[in-house]
Formats: sequence, C-alpha cells, structure tokens
Amino acid sequence: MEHSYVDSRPIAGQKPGTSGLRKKTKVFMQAHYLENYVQAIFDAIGGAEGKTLVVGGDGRYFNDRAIQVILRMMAANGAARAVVGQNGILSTPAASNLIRQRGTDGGLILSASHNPGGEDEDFGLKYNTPNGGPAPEAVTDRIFVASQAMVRYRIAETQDIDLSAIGETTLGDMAVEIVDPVVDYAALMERLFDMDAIRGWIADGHSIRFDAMHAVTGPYARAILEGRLGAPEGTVVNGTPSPDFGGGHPDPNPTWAKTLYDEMMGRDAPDFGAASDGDGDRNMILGRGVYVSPSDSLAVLAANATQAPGYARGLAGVARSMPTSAAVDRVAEALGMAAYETPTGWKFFGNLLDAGKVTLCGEESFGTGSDHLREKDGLWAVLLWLNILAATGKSVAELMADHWRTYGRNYYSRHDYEAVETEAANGLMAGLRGKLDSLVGSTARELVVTSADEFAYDDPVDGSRAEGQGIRIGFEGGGRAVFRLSGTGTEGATLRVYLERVETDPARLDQDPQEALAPVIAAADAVAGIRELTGRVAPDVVT
Ligand code: G16
Repeated sequence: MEHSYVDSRPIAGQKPGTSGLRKKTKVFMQAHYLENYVQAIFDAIGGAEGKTLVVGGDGRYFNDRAIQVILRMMAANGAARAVVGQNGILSTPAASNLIRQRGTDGGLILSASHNPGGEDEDFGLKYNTPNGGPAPEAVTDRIFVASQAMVRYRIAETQDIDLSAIGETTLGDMAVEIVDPVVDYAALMERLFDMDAIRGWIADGHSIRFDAMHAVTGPYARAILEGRLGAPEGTVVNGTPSPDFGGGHPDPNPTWAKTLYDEMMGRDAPDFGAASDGDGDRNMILGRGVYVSPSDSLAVLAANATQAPGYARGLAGVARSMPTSAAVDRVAEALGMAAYETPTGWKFFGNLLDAGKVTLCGEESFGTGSDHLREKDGLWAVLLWLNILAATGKSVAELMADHWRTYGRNYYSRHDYEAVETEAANGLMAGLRGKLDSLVGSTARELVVTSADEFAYDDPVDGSRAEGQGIRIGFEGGGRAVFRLSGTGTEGATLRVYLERVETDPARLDQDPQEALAPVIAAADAVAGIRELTGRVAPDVVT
C-alpha cells in the first residue's frame, strides 16, 4: 500500500478547548485541517506506530468522511489496530468503555457533543487517553504545540474502507476491527444495575419517555430501555440518529428539549422523563411536573447510589466542577465522604477516579458519571435514576422533596449569553479580574460581597495546576455567582453566569429558582456590568 508524506504547514487555532477541538464543520473540511490535527495528536502521543486506537463518533455530518481520513492516517503512521464502531458510530461513553475494556492506547472520538451538526454547524475531534478519559491539559498542550510545528503528515493512498459489516478487515498492515457499538456498553450497564427491579417497575405500569434528540443514544436507549427492560415501543422518541440531529440542537436542557419538558410538565406526563445529547454523555432528568437540575441530580444520585448493585459497597468520595452547586457537598458531609471541587471539564475527574478517591462525579452542564468509565454517561444516569425509583418506590417529586428536607436546597441556575462579541466578553472578564480585591465589602444592589477570587486547581494526584478557571463572587447570606467563558463554543464567546443560593428553611423549599435567586441575579449583573458591556438585556439560555 502506498503511503504518502503530504507537505503541510501549521494552521492557527488548533488548540483543544474544554473537550477536544471544536470548530465549524467547514473549517474542519478545509484542505489539510483535519489531517494536520490528527497528525498533531499522533506526534503528541509519541507516534501511532504499533498502537491500537478506538475510533468512532456521534454520526454528525462529516463523521463518515473524517473517519476514513483518520483510518488512512493511522495505517500510514504504522498503527497496529483500529477498533471502530459499525458505520463509524460510537457514543462517547461507549468509546470510553471500549478503550478500557480492550486496554487500548486510547481513542479518537469524532463529536462536537451538544453543538448542532451539519455542513454549516459544528464538528469536533478529541483524543482520549488509555484510561478512557479525555486527554488532560498536559497532553492537549502537546497536541497544540505539535500542530503549530506541522510540516507534513502521513496518509495511506487507498480506497474508503467499508465500515458496515461487523468483523475484521485490514487496511495495509493495520487490522481494522468493526464492532457493534451497543453490545459491550449494554453488558456493562447490566452489571451495574438491578435490571430485574427496573423491569418490574416498568411492568407495574410506570411509564418512561426518553428523548434521544435524533442523536447517537437512540440505538443504545432502544436496545436497553425497550429491548432489555421491556419498556413499550415508542418509549424512546427521536431515536434514529441523523447527521444534522433532525435540524435541532442536541442539548438536553429545558430550552432545547422543550417538547419533552412540556410533556413532563403536563397532566398526563409519564412517571419519568430523560434526554441525552449529540454524543450520549449528557443527560436531563425530569419527573411528572418536576425538573431536576443537574446539580441536584448529582446530589440525589450520591445520596441513593447504594440502591444499585454496582455501588452497594458505598462511595469512596464525590467530585463536582467548581460552578456546579454545592448540593452534593452537603450529601458528602452528611455521609462522611470526601468531596472534591475541580475546574470545568471531565478531564479533571480522571486522576481522582484513577486514584480511587471518588466514585461519582458530575457537572452543572448536564453531565454525571462514575468510575465505571472516564467520561460522563447519559444513559448510565438514567438507569441509576430508574434503579433508585424502582428500589425506593418513590416518585421523582417525592425523592426531591425528601432530599431537600434532609439536606436543604441549593437553588441554582445558569444563565448563558451566547455568541457575544469576543472582545466584549474578554473585557467583561478582565474587568472583573481587575477589581477582585476591591469588591470584597462593597454592596452589589442589595447584597454585600463577602469573597471574590479566580478559581485555580491543584490536582491532588499529580500536582498539576490549572489557573484562570472562573471568577467566583460570594455574597452575604451564602449566595454565589460564578463567571466563565465557555470552552466549547465555536462562534464568538459564550458567557456563562452560574447562580446559587442555599435554603434550609423547610417552609421555603418550593420556590421557583429564578425567584429564589432574584437578589443574586441582580447582584451578579451589577458586579459584572453584563448589560452595559455585552448589550444583552437577557440571557439566551436559562437552565
Ligand atoms: C464539555 C465537557 C464538560 C464541560 C462542558 C461545558 O461537555 O466535557 O466537562 O462541563 O463541556 O463546557 P463549557 O462550559 O466550557 O462550554 P460536552 O458534553 O460538550 O463534551
């Protein structure tokens, strides 16, 4: 087989963000763009020679063509084996599972997650390390450096390879193993959960609605919920993946999964509702008439995880990203567990999970997971919730009410201002950074500022330090506002404002979060000058 060296040159901006490199699809489709980045990944991990890598993606537009390029580059760079999802499809959690189960040298995941797909939308690619998790910053920094030193890449000159038939084939000297994307993942779920109890709960007449948002989780949810657990056909909606996610935005939150949200708030709502995102790692949980915020979901799962066989021995500890509410910390304190606070990005949980310091972790951005993988896992969260509902016999609303009575309620909301002019967003953050010291003791609308800093994280396992991870403002009475710029957007800047306030008065646990948080919202705007500096009067997305 012919291998070619193709002359190239560094392409600006190939810097991985919160989770891999995400750009407009057309940017990825430019000559040499994908190739440079893939070669940079290989160069950063000591070459692909002799390595086995898992390769798969969420099936978005350009997935099929990009995967062919990646396989040809692996072959030309001397890789020994590619383990590929049938038709190039693997959910992010399934890819993480395969990397771990096969003990591979890592994997390449083609996804821009919850970002829309299509020729005019977004594409992404990330490298996961042999532990199955997203590459840590030391590795992504090396990838960026390699991309900026690129002079040529290697690619095999061959025809496309047929990825439709399960089995083994070759590409030059490289073995290509095409696997069923669902089977190994479903088997893992069966080991963790009391499937009989969930099956019984469904057979008793409890109903579920799962919205796969035209994305990759459809086949997984159908196989597990409708197949193995016996939920009626039609339980999974929007279950056929499409390259542009049905023209939608595959982000499971009340804004983008509005149809499901509205159904769950209606009179004839099912007992349990959930949605997952483009690549299957995020989840949104709902009960009849109740929306469970991701931060609360993490806390409820931590408090009740021992109901599931996979966690019956108890949890070693829990971790959450800094902007996630402290609801899970209250559970950890009550149960005598360690609680860790990390920067945004699942990659920061990897060391804690590998070291056995935590069993469960989660983020406000609709991600929850455990030590079963090194990625967040949407369907896993759904199954753990179902296991808890089946084991306790309580409804989602009852579980939430009990939880808040026991631990107090961390009212929480995130306000996103999308596609803000980059300069304005950077200016707002720089302005805040510049006045951190003078803020303490000042009054913002009705609230006195009691603390103000920029979050930095010292990894307790490898000692690495991550700085500039979000600005935290604490207010009198326990309120908090956090300001961060998204690391996953592809257009301008997205300003995220995370708002929180804890309430322990049993008579005040039933408020609308926006109302309960109104003083913190007003104070946050006053401190940061959001309206003046961005020209925006209201957030684009409220979760
Ligand atoms: C990615 C990361 C998450 C992170 C989220 C939000 O999620 O994997 O760990 O919390 O981005 O990041 P940001 O606030 O920077 O946009 P996903 O689901 O997009 O892979």
